[in-house]
Amino acid sequence: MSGVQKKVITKIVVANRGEIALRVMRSAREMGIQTVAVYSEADRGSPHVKYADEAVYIGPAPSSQSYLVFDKILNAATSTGAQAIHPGYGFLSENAAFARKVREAGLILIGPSPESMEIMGSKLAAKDAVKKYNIPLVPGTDYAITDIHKAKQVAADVGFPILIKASAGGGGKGMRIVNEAAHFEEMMKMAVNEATSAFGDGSVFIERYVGSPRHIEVQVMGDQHGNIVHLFERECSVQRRHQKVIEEAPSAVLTDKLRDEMGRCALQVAKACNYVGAGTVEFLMDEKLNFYFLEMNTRLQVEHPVTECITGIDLVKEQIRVAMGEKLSFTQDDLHINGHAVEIRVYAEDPANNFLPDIGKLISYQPPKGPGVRVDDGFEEGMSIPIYYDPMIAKLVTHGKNRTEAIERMLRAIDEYKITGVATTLGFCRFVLKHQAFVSGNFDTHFVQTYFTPENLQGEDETEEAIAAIIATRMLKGEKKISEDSHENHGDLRSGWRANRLK
Ligand code: MV4
Repeated sequence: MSGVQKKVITKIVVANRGEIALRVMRSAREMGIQTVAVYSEADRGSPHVKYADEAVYIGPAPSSQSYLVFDKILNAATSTGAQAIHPGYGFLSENAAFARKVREAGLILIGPSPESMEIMGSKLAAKDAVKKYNIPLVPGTDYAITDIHKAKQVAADVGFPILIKASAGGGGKGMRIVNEAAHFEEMMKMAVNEATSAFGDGSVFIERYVGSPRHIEVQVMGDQHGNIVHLFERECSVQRRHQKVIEEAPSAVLTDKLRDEMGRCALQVAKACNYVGAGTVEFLMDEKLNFYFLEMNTRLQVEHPVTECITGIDLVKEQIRVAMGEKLSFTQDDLHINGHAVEIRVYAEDPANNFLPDIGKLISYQPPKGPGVRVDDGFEEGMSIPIYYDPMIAKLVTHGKNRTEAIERMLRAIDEYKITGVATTLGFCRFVLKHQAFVSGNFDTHFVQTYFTPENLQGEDETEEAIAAIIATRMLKGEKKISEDSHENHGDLRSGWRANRLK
């Protein structure tokens, strides 16, 4: 393949917000490429807007009226003379219709083709595409089931418990575990209804239910010249309600042999849809270390930094190079795993209160620093966390010579992280990182459900500690005695987030 057209990119629109918009702009800047931010009403004055060389206002706060509107993003590119659009993750990043519009407008989408997105956006189309390769799949159907009687027969052949899954699904929507034949019909109806209302596509299929799976995914990267490499795996089993909590690379359970096999499978999956750019091939792994291909994510993922840490590759720079028609700057043989990296997602959520989003103002905000620490955030002290978007404050990533050092660094970094004004998942992550099951590496996707209760967080409330310290100081200084109105003082010191939330 020698006829690849080289295209010049001197300016990129970053069609996203928060930490990922900043992360993309930083790599663009290092490459001497100009950046254009887009921002909604809620994001005036956000760090990604200040960082960019130019910024274009795209409408009201709800993403359906701003970050998700094709024409507003396309106009941001044409009106500023940008040649390319980087979608980040979420929003329009896996939208094949948008990718097609970008192409039709003569612009470059920094990502795979609309055709690749379409195939991998449908789990059944994905299974179909990988058929010609020898990729392990969970036993089940590779076609949409419509006839209940036939489906019951298939379920009996596969063996209970089975899982009904939506072809268009994501985040567990349209998924139902069925333990016995008697429940099948009802569960299937529920799955079809849920899939129809969530995705406008009620196609469902059957798989054997893997009871205690690990979620392991492989990062791949392809160019337009036919080169494709994998950048090893990420272990993402610690999650709650399909939301990843902690990710690490490499996985503590893979042998070199398994890693190699999974890597080769991942490359075949990518080849099956002519993949170009950065993508992730998701696998389930059972207790016996059998692995099965589940789906492919056709975007740069939230947890990409752990892969960057252990490989030394800047994935965003490679995405941009590939979009310009350049070759990947490295080969498979150049890649080696250097040490170990862990990422935690710091959310403005209250782990003591069923992880309810705790939006509010970041009264104080001091991220950790020092050796082996990377913070990808999109907030500054004094900023409010908008209610309209995902309440992730930051990704905290540590890198060490081995897993133990990466975890020790993470615990140190969590202690240094000072956030007041909103509840965060920092203390919850500390609990996970100190847990014997996590430390041993012997855990699966049921970790949080199995081990976590809010009582585990007691004595970890930094706000409480801070209040105690302030009171103690006042008493030592011989200030006015703290009396009946001390409750109100507490209220002030706590910035009222608890009270506000209960309103
Ligand atoms: C499964 C499974 C068990 N058996 N498939 C959940 C979302 C989607 N990406 C795939 N998911 C699962 N598919 C079979 N045949 C268990 C899950 C699953 C899961 C997978 C990865 C990470 C977290 C999870 C949490 C619950 C269920």
